[in-house]
Order: sequence, then structure tokens, then C-alpha cells
Amino acid sequence: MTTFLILIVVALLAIALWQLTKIFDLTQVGSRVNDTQVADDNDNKVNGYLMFAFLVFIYITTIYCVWNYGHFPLLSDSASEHGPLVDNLMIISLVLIFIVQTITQALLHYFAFKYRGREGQKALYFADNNKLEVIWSSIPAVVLAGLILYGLYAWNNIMFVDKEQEQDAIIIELYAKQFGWEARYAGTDNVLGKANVRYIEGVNNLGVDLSDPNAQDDFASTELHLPKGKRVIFKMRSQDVLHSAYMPHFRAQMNCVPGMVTTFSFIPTLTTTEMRERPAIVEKVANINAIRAKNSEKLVAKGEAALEPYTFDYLLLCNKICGASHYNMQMKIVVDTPEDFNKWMKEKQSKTIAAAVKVAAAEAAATEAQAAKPDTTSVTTTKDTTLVAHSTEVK
Ligand SMILES: [Cu+2]
Repeated sequence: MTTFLILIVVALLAIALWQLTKIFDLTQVGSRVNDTQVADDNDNKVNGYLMFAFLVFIYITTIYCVWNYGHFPLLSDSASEHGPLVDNLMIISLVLIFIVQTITQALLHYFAFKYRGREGQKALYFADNNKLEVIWSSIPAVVLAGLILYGLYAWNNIMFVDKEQEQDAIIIELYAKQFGWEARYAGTDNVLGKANVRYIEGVNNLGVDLSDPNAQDDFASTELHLPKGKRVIFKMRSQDVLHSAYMPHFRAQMNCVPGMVTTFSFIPTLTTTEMRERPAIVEKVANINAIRAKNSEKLVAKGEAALEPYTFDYLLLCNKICGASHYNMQMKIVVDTPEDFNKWMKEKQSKTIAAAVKVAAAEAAATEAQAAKPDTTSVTTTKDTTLVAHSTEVK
């Protein structure tokens, strides 16, 4: 394949060089190039019709692509309350671009054909035409202003959360680091304790300030659970570089910036189970599994294990290229019914970060006490493994 590409590049370079020398020859006064090299009426006519043929080719390709690939099942299947606003903006932009491109492309090719070169015909030249300029400046200006105004309206609607909405909301922290996510729930008081990267130590891998009373009931999770129909306010932090919390199904994205807290808020409208039953998702899952089944056949033939069938899950992804394993930076999102969510919260609430830190400290003290005893050969390794084991458990 690479050799083939190199051959094509070399051939194209040769053609370009040949054309350049030809143009250079033609521009010389008293050129020795014979008359057949200069385009005559017939050549221009052929080129004019070829312009038309190319237009037909573009339209046939467009119709073919729209027919075969123009099915955007996921474009109107958002799972958040503000989702349809974003989807509408996307659909309006797509339709506008499609109409404008169809008209301007046709005009471009038609005029190229209509005013093709003819013997003795001279091009009409005028320096400016106010009427024309007003038309072609004002139409795009009005259309773009409309799009931008609608965009601003959507943005304000999505980003503005008033005090009343804030009081009803659940506060969750999204903590980004190379390369993974962790969520911190504010616990029963619904207020997140202070945190700082300087406090990161041992099992306290989110840097929670344990002297803050609000931090006492905070707990961490590596799975993001959200309740359906309830506003969630995300407070985002990053430990190292710029990351971007991207939740495509909820039409949500916000950068996570080291040294500051960014915010995004939305109301989930479909539980994971409900989303799995949506026709668009059923179709998507069936497509993926058909591809997996095909690939599995090849793997099994090679004696390897078959691929597991795919089931749909909401995902939180990183949408900033933040390093070598950026592609792998994702967390499963589970949207529960309010009852299931409360059940999950109750289960998790006992496993606070503060408690985990206390347990780890007690364990460390115990191993240190053991270390003080005469037999010290295996003590250091014991201490390390308990800490590692514990930190994975908390995750
Ligand atoms: Cu990232």
C-alpha cells in the first residue's frame, strides 16, 4: 500500500512538473509551441460540458451518500433535558449548509459553462456593483446572525442555573487525571468538602481536605451514577493537564482545568435501561454486534477467544488529547430511577473517603508498630501491599 501511494505521489509530481514547463513555454513571447497547444472553441466547449458532468457527479455522490449514510439515528436521541436544543441547532445548521451548498455549486458550474471561452469574446469587467454586494453581504449576515442568536439563546439556557434550581440539585465532583476519572459525591449534606492537589496522599487520591467538616461524608466512586429527572451539578477539577469531560448522550462537555473548578449542569431524562430500549440504540447495538460476530469468527478460526457481545452504556469520555492513553480515559455512567439511585447512595454513603483514610492510617500504624519489633525482614513489603490493596478497594 505504501509503495502504491509513493508511486501515485511520484506520478502526480511528474505531471505537475510537465504542466509547469508547458505553462512556462506558453507564456514566452514568440513561443515555438504549435497552435494545437492553445485552447480553441472546441476545447472550451468540452471543458464547459465537463463542468456540467462534474456537477452531475457531485449530486449523484451526494444523493448516494445521503441515502446510504445520511441516517443519523443518534442525532435526536439525547438523554438530557437541554439535549433537543443542541440537536435542533445541529439539524438547522446541517440543513442550511446543505441548501446553500446545493444552490451555489449549481450556479458555479452553470456560469463556468455559460461563460466558457469563445473566439473573439471579451470578458465584461466592472469594478464594483453596490446592489450585488449588498445582496451577497446581507443574506449571509442575516442568516449567520439568526444562527448565532439561537446559539446564544441555547447556551444561556443550558449554562444558567438559578438559585432555586441549585438548591434542588445533586452536587458531584468529576476529577480528571492522566488517565482516568473519579467521581466524588457530596454525601448527606450535599456540600463537597474542600480539596487541593497538595492533600493527595495514600488513599486520599482526590486530595480532599479532611479538616473540612463538609468533607467528612464525601465518598468516591469510579462509576458515575445519576438519578433520572433530577438536576445534577458537576464540579470539575483536573490533577495534571487539560482534560475535557464529554458526555455525548447528554450533549454535555466542559473542560477540566488544573488549578480551577469548572461547572456544567443537566437533568438526565432517560435511565440506562430506557435508553437501551430506544429503537436507535437497539439498531446501533445490533450493528456493533453483527460486526463483532464477524470478527469473532475470524478470531475463533485462529484459535483465539470470541469477542463479548456489546451492551449499551452511557459514557463519560475525555475530549482533549491529554497524553498517550487519552483514548482510554472513560468512565461508565449509570442513570437510575430516583429509587435505585437513593439505594445506591445509601450503600455507598458508609464508604466515605474520611473513613478510608482513617483505616489506612490505622493499618500503617499497626505495621509500623510491627516494624519496631526485632523481626523486621518482611515488614516494609507488607506495609506497601496493604496500602495498594486498600486504594484499589476505595476506587
Ligand atoms: Cu484526558
